Amino acid sequence: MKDLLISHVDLDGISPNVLLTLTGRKFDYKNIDIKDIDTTFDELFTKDIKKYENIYICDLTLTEYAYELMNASGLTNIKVFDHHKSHLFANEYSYVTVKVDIDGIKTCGTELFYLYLKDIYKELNKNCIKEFVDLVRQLDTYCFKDEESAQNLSSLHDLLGHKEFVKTIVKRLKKDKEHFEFSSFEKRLFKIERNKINRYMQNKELEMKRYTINGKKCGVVFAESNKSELGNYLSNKYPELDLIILFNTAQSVSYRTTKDDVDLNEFAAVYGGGGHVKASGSKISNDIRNEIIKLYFKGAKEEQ
Ligand SMILES: [Mn+2]
Repeated sequence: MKDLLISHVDLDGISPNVLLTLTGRKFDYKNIDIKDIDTTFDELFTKDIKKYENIYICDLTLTEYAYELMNASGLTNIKVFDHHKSHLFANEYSYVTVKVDIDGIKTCGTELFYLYLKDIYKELNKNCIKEFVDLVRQLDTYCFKDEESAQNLSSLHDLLGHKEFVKTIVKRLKKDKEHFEFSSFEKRLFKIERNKINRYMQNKELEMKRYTINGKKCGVVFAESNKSELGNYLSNKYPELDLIILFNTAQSVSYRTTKDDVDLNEFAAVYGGGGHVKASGSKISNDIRNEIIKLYFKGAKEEQ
């Protein structure tokens, strides 16, 4: 029997695919956005959820609806691993592990999944795998020990895309190398990519608008990539702002701050979202997208 992995779409969501591949288990996977949780669960629980030996869910703040389905299914082979504060409520279920930090250090979905898997699959107890997991953790929590390597891992993911990234990392981690390393060719690519990102951040900085929203001073930019890096860059550079809002009309709204006295989990909750204290997000509904189209193209009528 196969396993099933349901996980998020970012690097912390993709890296569990790497870990499960390394165990040698056969598995199906779904890397999904927060907004697709209910439809994904609906489909799975009306169809083939029973064909799996283990079901792992990582880095996703699940909805109450998802918990209703899981609890009603009577399945005992589900395990949930997540690190979002807004998901702590789910720890009341025995199959759920939601931790925001471990011994005072912020953790991530990949690390929690790793800590579980490595006790079952001893082959995962290798230093290079630990180093890889820690780079993912640094990047996802923005608590850096080695920022350059962590950013390089993110660049590699951007350059390769999900599938190739998983393949490449699995191959590298299978080798008996003590450390997780990048090739010299990759390092050259990273330099080029870094220059590109710096130009992108400078352009976004010029486009930033200032608003007071909900009593907070906000810098607002339309941004489609490198959201954490851009948000932190702007938040550090403009300390008079409480937070940075990154608006990606096609996807969602992200909130970032480097300030200790601002709670973005709370701020995002006002707009139906959530996440962490310093990084959170909320959805953009299709209705809002329709409004934007109608605002721009005055008199536009939607065809059914
Ligand atoms: Mn995460």
